[in-house]
Amino acid sequence: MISVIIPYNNEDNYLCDCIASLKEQTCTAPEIIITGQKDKVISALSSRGESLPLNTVFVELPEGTGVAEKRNAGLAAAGGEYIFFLDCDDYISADTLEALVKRYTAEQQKTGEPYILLRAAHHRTWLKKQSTEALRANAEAVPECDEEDYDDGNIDRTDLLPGILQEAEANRRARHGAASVTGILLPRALIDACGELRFDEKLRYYSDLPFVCRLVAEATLVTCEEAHYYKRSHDDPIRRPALCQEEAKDRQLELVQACEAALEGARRGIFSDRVREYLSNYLCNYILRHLAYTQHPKGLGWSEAELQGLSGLLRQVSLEVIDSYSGARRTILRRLAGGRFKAAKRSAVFYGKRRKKKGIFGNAQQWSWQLYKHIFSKMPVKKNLYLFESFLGKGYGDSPRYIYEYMLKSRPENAKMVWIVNDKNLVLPGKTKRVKYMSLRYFYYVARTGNWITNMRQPAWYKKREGVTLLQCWHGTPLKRLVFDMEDVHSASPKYKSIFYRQSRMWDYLISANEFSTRCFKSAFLFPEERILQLGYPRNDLLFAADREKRAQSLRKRLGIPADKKVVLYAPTWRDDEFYSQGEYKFKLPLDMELMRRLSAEYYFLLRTHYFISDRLQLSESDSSFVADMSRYNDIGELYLIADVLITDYSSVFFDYANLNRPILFYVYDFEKYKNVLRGFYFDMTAECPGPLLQTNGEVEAALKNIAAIGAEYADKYAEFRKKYCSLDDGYAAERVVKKVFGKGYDDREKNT
Ligand code: C2G
Repeated sequence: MISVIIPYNNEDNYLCDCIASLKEQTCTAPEIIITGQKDKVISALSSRGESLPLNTVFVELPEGTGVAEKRNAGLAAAGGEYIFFLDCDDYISADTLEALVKRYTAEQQKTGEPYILLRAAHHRTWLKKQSTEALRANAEAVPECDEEDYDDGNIDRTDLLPGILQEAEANRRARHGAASVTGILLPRALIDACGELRFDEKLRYYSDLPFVCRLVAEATLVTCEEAHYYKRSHDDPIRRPALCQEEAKDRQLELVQACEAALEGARRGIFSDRVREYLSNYLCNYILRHLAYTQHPKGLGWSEAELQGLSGLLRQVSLEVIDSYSGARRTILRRLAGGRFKAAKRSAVFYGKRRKKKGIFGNAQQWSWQLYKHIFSKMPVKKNLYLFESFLGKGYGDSPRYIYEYMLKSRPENAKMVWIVNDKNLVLPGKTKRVKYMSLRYFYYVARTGNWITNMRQPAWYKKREGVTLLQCWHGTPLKRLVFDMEDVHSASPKYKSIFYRQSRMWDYLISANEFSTRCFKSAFLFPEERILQLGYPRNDLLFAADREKRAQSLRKRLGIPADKKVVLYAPTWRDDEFYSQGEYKFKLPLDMELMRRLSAEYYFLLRTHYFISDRLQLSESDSSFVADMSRYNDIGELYLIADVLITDYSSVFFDYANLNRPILFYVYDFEKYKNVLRGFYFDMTAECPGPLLQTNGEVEAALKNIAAIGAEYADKYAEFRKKYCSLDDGYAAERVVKKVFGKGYDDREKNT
């Protein structure tokens, strides 16, 4: 029988998947030992609709007990012939335990050794448990990795541009070794033969290391590719750091202590050379990673005691491993081993600079960034400069546009305005400089501006300077869960939560359109309420403008929409898991062209993809009589003005459009997946949405044919919806925001008109 030992540690979010994966095992039911607090485990499971497997044994331990102590308690209680450690935030595939047991005997016969250590293939994943097939397709396979390789909670990424970042990432991955005890089928008799081996309870972070090394000194470690262990990466190092993400001053000293204990223990084993070689690789990689590859501030700041410890260890392990490195890396390691610490750090800095330089010459953006960092950021901040940006320069629109237009009328004499827009042909009102997103001038203005009005996060490398006001307008009332309210991040950038947290600390103000958004922003962004401006959306001022009819007529004319046709605007959002790379998302039109053609006597269709979508819609010449691609159009607000019906899915567009009181259809063909896997929602769409949720093209067609009836059917719900989400929008939001943020000088609304 196998005893599975799970040390429980408040990972309630992840625990369900761990337990569910054990219940699914295809082998005879294993004994499950959970060490920690029983009541907490039970309530965590029951609140998520999960229950314990029948054969579970609890070992009650107080909160705060270390993982070593928890595992030891599990060992004392375990009755199985094999031990398998599973962390409460990880999970295994359904056939893992069966595959390990089957393979065990075969390996024993092959090697002729009395014991084998059989390790499941390890995968790092950001995803919650799905079907076994989906897991295999999605999870990133990193067969030989250890906790430390993913220690990025400690790495300061603010200085890293994408190119350098990828390099650092690649370096961290190119490791090998198995310092973790999780996912290995351990014969109990071997543990007992090693003098009833236990975890060293004095160690907080590295108690696995001596334990595993002692066993590796006695038995061969083999990877079983048919068994799969999924290590969940914690995407919330701010509120729920994994052990490897915890900040700790004494980490290095503990590592030295653990390595020494590992070497000492391994000396008693028959394969002690293997352990020495393994530890050599582990240490060299660890040192280079912290000191050279990432120019880790902590690496360069290692204390004398830490350096002494690491140096002593390097001398004990295999020097051939050091010599297998070439150039500067060998020099760093040799100098450290020889006790020449200052010289070692010098060569680490030299090595780091050389690598960064390679990046600079390869990429214009990195040049600009160097100038930003070393020159522009040293020039004084221009207090009277106002920088406007909407959707990464992809348009002149959204709230920054309406704030700008209000300020144009009322700004103080000396105020200078700059807009970030990529389209050279765009004509802006006012004498305003235009700058392309991520151009050299962008870096210049970002560094020098005293006021930044934007609707998305600022770039990761941006460092806010003293005296700068950053007004975050944001871009929608949230239906789909955001940042810290998302259980899993499935997008192209899984470090999203920690990066988001750092960036949002720089916002002086955040605009919210309604009380509901304020509540969401507080929990989703962990943002302080006193800096949230619940004043309505400046972008919706347009929908109340006195000349809105005139504007709508002229836009219809410009687009050549026949006067007798009603306009349908189809504006879906993006899908987190369908991407080419960061910010480059895929899109396949889910609305049938034939449907649009069939309805073309009555309707003209405007298709509008989300600004993240890089795929272009393929429309032919003949389609232009009933459909137009408006994805690159500056401001969706103007499209709302001419749209008689809106079709969307989970995009925030309907909160704004509802101000117009016109029909809305929700084409949610992937509702279950979006709700349960990708994002989850802040409210029940079925109960609150001011229009029908439609799953198929047929249902959309029927609804469009019947649009008047739908309007009547949803009238009450619509009114309720508007009361809750639209009541602050009245055409004066920009004015309220400007007065609140920039104060005096903007009091006279029509000053210059
Ligand atoms: N948008 C657009 N065209 C689309 C979709 C969105 O112009 N087809 C614009 C709208 O102004 C919309 C904004 O982008 O309000 C945000 O888009 P969402 O689809 O809501 O998605 P996202 O960018 O992920 O914003 O709290 C904000 C949202 O919940 C998240």
